[in-house]
Amino acid sequence: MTTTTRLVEVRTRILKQNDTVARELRADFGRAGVLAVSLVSSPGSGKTMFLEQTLKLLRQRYRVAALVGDLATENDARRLSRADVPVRQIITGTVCHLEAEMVRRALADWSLGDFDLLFIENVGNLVCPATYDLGEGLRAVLFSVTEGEDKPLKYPTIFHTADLAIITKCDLAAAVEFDREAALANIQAVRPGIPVLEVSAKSGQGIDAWLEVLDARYADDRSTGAPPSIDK
Ligand SMILES: Nc1nc2c(ncn2[C@@H]2O[C@H](COP(=O)(O)OP(=O)(O)OP(=O)(O)O)[C@@H](O)[C@H]2O)c(=O)[nH]1
Ligand SMILES: [Mg+2]
Repeated sequence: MTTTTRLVEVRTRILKQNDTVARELRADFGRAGVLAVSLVSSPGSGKTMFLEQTLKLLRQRYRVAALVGDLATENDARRLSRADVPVRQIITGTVCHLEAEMVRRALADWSLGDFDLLFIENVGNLVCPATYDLGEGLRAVLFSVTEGEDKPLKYPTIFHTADLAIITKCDLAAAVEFDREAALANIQAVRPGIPVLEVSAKSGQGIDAWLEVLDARYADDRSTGAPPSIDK
């Protein structure tokens, strides 16, 4: 067996194991009536700032909690804790994405029944998180105006696995001469029909529309009573 063949086999096995745990997590979320929402993006696209604002606004109406993954530091958990909701940091060490088992371990001593919405901020990376299902019911890919309009074309897989695209830092759009039409066209080219929100955590632009998406999705899951069914 060549080294390449062996690497492919090991990788396939890891992904299969991840899918099994993710399916179990999805069923757990469904049974507990929890909407799990994951945020993926490249490093520094604004996941934590956006999530902090989201948690502060949602906690008035929902029981919310958050997990956040990084290779190192508890910085993001500290920032999210300012929203005064349960937050837990997952340190991945050398691993460039969250895996379903990491999520399960992080949730082990929390009771899912205590929450309505659980947010999972993935490690900042536009490649690795794409292939790891975390059992989430909604996956949002963030993409900031400072990154270049071609990113959806260069990193299509992460857009394929997302349910929603969020263009962030729109307050900076003019300063960086962001070509909005090109960015929207590129997103639609790789993932036709995906809903797109345009937001700024700094100015508050688009946050209401985001909260409406979450409200609608939460209500939808409640009315069907079924576990969220999106398999990545
Ligand atoms: N102007 C502006 N700056 C923002 C906005 N959102 C985030 N930032 C800034 O962008 C930088 C990165 O934001 P973070 O929220 O840490 O980004 P992140 O995606 O969580 O980063 P990682 O977790 O390291 O991948 C910080 O300096 C933020 O203050 C925004 O809407 N507008
Ligand atoms: Mg962050």
